Amino acid sequence: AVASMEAPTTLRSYHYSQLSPAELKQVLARPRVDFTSILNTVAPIVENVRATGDDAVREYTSKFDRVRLDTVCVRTEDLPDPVLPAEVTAAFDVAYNNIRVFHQAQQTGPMEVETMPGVRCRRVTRPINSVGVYVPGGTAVLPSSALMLSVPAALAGCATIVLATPPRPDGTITPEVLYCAKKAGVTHILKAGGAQAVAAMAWGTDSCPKVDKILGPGNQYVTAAKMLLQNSEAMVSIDMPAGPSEVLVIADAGAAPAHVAADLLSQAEHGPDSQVVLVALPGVNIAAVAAEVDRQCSALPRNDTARKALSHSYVVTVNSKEEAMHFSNMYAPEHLIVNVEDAEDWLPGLDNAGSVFLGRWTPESVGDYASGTNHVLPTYGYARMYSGVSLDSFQKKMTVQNLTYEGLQNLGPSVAKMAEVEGLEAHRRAVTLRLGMQ
Ligand code: HSO
Ligand code: ZN
Repeated sequence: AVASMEAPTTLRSYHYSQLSPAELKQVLARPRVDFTSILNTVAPIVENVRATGDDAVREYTSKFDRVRLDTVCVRTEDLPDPVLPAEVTAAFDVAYNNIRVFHQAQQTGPMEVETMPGVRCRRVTRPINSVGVYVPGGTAVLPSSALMLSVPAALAGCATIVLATPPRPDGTITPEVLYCAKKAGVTHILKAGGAQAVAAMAWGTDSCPKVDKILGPGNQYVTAAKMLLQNSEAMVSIDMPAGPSEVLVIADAGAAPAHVAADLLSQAEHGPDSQVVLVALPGVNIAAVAAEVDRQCSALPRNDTARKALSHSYVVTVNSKEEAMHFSNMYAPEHLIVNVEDAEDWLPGLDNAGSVFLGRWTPESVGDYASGTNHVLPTYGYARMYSGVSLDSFQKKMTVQNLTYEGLQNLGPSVAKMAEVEGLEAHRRAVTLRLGMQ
């Protein structure tokens, strides 16, 4: 009875060809996130963890998570194996295998070029020694994120992998997260969440190793802490800027309204600030999609969350494939579902998206969990210039050169001349001395 009193969710709609440039810009913009007040909350937390380490983490964990911690960070091997139903471990094992296979295939051999006779240049890959991965708790615990982050970290060869996640009320961590962490080869578990967890990994504490890079999704406090720390003396980098989760669905007349609605809702249920966008090609029955969204949404346990997300989501109707691709490329969604007949033919025209789901049988859920691709992806339009998490995220590349005497004879005169132009005499002499030049 209560549900029937709610106004049915009507998706706002726009016609692409009728939007002025200014309106288009507004439609493409994400809901604004104001970080100033969040940064002001997070800065003292980051400083206190720097000053008093584990004690500060304990204090914040008791304050924010209402948990009294004994040891803050533990070695994974010291934790007992979690007991889980066989169907659960079997499902996570399928995901683990596919994620491993897809990320293992991203391994590239060393690259080598002889740029001139005797001048050998190489690029070799090395793991980032110590990494921290953040697995959110909160309204939904996401053990799938533990796999998405720790599997590539282990494959990359990172020696230390710290997994941070907020503890449950009894001080333990979610068994599914622990299962994934153990399976992937995480070395340490930090039983903390929020800015205090990020700070502990960035500075290092008595129990928590200092990490070189912090990756993984999180709420606004986690994001703010990552942003602050990457610009601090902590000497730590981060994966990417983060915003609320998003999906853009491109549908043609043959797309089942129930499927389109289900895909939109799967992203909407993530959080009240999630954004979902439908780009409708000619012939799409938008009223049928909206009715399905409304009907399916009412039946969801996270109905309220999804409805809040839907309140700032919309439909854009387009006249052609070109218009659809153009809009999608400008929006640069985190997830792009292309639910059209000839989906493969669309790929060459798609430039900006974190992860693309082609065809009728490819819901975003498969990539969120188990197809093998990573679900830690750029949001907020950052898909224009950032990639999602991959094997590369846990490695860096080192260049190498080795010249023979002949190589230096070939190259040296050019280097000496350039050094002379720049007025850097010591540079010039490092070459000319070796070659017996003037
Ligand atoms: N869609 C989320 C990932 C996720 N979905 C985890 C379910 N569990 C952000 O890409
Ligand atoms: Zn998801």
